[in-house]
Amino acid sequence: MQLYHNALSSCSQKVRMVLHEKALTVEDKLIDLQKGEQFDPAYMALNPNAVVPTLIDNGNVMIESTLINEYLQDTYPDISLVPKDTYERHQMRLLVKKIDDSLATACGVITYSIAVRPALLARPREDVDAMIAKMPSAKKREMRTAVVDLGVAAPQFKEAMQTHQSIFDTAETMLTAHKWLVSETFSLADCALMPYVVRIDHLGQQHEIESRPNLKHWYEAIQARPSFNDAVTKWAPAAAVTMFKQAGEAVKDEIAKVMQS
Ligand SMILES: N[C@@H](CCC(=O)N[C@@H](CS)C(=O)NCC(=O)O)C(=O)O
Repeated sequence: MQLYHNALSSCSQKVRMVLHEKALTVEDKLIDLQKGEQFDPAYMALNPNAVVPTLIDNGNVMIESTLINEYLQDTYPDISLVPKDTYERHQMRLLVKKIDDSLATACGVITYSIAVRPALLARPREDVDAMIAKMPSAKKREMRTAVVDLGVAAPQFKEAMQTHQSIFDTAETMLTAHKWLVSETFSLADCALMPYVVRIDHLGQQHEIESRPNLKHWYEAIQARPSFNDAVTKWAPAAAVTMFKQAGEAVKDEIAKVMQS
């Protein structure tokens, strides 16, 4: 198997966690998103959306992190990451769908507004605009331009933070009943939420985790799994995490103002 992925990308973390939970190994094909390697025509022939991750297994090309994880579960079921109970499976898929429908985009908004924007502002604006123009989705181009222009003051930022808060509240409630999100069994839903909690942590917004005791406990438990290292820690250079946290600290007051407005 070959996995096209990026060290810090949330969708890549989610697939790497499933691969390592299932003790599967892949050949790593790293895509530098800041250099725009996702727009390379050879890569876009594999993934026309110009995003990571992309998995190739037995010559078959697969995109969309959730569908890749479902494929890995179906194809390599020995170490299972789905509950046996079919209602719990429904609950798992419902949460994963909610995350895909809203949290994934929201995470991009807060990451770019807080941490990536300073680096983009240091580059010639025409280079940044040229990279944005290559994004296939008009909605994403609009969002990216707004966060480069306005940072956390972009109208999309507040909504993106509220999306995180809403799904974290859902997780907090789900975790009152069992150790993992949908049951006592670790599942694809836990792998799907993990990167977004990590990102909130890395962006210095830990109060969103610490104010929810069940989520905090869950986050500690997921970090203790060996797959967390393979999915997140070993790919996240300490310098990058420090830079993310410092960027979060730098706009802390501005975020508080925006969220109260
Ligand atoms: N729905 C896709 C979303 C993938 C996605 O947005 N990936 C981000 C990184 S987490 C990306 O490659 N962004 C590139 C860009 O924004 O130019 C999936 O789940 O695979």
